Amino acid sequence: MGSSRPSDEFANNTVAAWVVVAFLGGLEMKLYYRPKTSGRPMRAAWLLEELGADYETVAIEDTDSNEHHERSPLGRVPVLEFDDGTMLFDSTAILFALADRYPEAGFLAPLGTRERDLAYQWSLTAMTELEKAAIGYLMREDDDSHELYRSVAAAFSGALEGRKFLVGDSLTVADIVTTGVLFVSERSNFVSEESPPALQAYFARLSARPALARAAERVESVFQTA
Ligand SMILES: N[C@@H](CCC(=O)N[C@@H](CS)C(=O)NCC(=O)O)C(=O)O
Repeated sequence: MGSSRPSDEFANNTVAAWVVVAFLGGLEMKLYYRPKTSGRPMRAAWLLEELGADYETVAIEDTDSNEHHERSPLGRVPVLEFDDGTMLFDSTAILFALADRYPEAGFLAPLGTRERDLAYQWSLTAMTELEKAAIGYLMREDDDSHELYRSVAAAFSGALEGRKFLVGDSLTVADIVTTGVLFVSERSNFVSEESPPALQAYFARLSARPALARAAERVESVFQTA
């Protein structure tokens, strides 16, 4: 039985490793969305487009199916399937996870920095305060919900004074989450009238980004982006 030389073994192993990588690592990410939903799948697609990532979009008509509940226990979209087959649900979680996988693209500052802290702060405040206030304004006619929207919108507007982006000098995950949430208020005449001019200008500028227009098309968003 002839034994192969170490260099041959190395060559064989290398070929085998490439076959495995090509098979496992070569799979594209998949973004699950439901056509004509509001903007949450669009937020994930927006970052994928900004990154120039390869991904497939998969339309889910029935989010209540057992199959979809395997991906998202609440039967929601978006869900991102990474190229190793693992799934992640929740638009903001997807944005953070993607930005971490492409650190050189700068959509999140490094861990432990002040800018990273602020990205958490504004992203979570957009999801837990601004989104709640904007939807509350749309759903209820009472003064309290209107006042709540005004105060949260003023906090975001104040943070944007003299700046183009919420954190640092370029687009980050915090801007994607916030602009995504602002589609709820800025595409509704009676809420957007309550938004401070600086917030309206910020929304107009960011929602005109070409990557967002491509994202909206890929996930068949109900929102017009420009
Ligand atoms: N916090 C979740 C909320 C996800 C969510 O509510 N998505 C909506 C669409 S925007 C949904 O899946 N609704 C059920 C459906 O469309 O069948 C996130 O940000 O991803």
